[in-house]
Amino acid sequence: MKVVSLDDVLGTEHEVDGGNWISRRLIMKKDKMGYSINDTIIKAGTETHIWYQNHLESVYCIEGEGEVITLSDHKIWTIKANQLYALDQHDEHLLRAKTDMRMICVFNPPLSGLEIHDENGVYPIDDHE
Ligand code: 9YT
Repeated sequence: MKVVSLDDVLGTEHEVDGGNWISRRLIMKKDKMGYSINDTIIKAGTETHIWYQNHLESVYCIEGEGEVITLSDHKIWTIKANQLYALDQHDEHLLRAKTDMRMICVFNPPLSGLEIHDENGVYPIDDHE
């Protein structure tokens, strides 16, 4: 068993600054759990284009509020604390934070821990063992 504290990650290469967000990577591919977990702050007033073509992601909002716009149908989903959204269709979307939002993000397959989005809002597939 292992225990990971947010403090273990802060100030390391696994605290990743994505511009509109800061992602603290708690569980990564190297932990061999089959998924990864981030504690992510989405900055108030930002809009981020995201399209995880290579990953499935569930996002549990534990603080703050904002909205997700799914681009295939232009639907607006209001998201606030204690709600989870699951990108079960690799949904291309915009994430708008009204306030700072604190999100617990679970990725399958797991992130290596260093990823930032490319210009299309995508994380590359990590096929290294
Ligand atoms: C909620 C979301 O997808 N935010 C973008 C950052 C990403 N989830 C991450 O790496 O923590």
